Amino acid sequence: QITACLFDLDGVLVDTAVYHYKAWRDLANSLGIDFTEEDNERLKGVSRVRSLEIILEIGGQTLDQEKMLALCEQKNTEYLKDVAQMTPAEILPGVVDFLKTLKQEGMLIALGSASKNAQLILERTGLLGYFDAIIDGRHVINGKPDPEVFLKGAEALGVQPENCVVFEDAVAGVEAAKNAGMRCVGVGEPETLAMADIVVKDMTEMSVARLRELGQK
Ligand code: G16
Ligand code: MG
Repeated sequence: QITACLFDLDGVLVDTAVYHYKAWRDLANSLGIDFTEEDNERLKGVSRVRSLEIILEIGGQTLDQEKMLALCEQKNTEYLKDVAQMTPAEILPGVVDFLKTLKQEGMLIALGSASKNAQLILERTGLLGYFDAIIDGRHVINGKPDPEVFLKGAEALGVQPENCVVFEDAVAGVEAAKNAGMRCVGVGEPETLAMADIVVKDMTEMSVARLRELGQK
């Protein structure tokens, strides 16, 4: 039986990937590295430092720790300029209706995101009030596919992993959910998210009936 829903942020509730991409591309270009939208897929759900490591790998470059932290800081400053302009209009389709329904049904709701800016983004988009617990990049040592972020979410809600459903758009995130022993709804393409129990295009396809069905699986 499902009693709690754990949501990833970027790609599930809002599309911050476009802002991450813009900021990383500019930074990569300033280092003389070409960085395409296809390359950007590899950064989804991945931590900030790991994202930079991937970009440097693409460019065949290495930098010392100090320089890397400075570049991460620089990227985040640019990214936050876009986040500051975000509004509730950027919430992805079906999200608000589904969260409202979950509340009415007495479901517990948590956030499980790699982002250190997650709380700020929830505030900007007016989603913060729906969440009973927030676990994000500030609370987690091991990034997805490690299950830490979702296990901490379940713990914060006082719920067992087998009673949780995770909503994820990233392959690493689906793996993290499965590693946590949770059900997982993939958000995106079935071919990419084959490990998920079911895959939806977006939250307009979700309902309490589908959650119950998932609980029987
Ligand atoms: C998000 C994005 C990732 C980003 C990560 C860290 O994860 O998908 O691309 O690198 O957050 O973000 P920040 O630099 O804000 O700490 P998620 O888990 O919400 O999909
Ligand atoms: Mg995501």
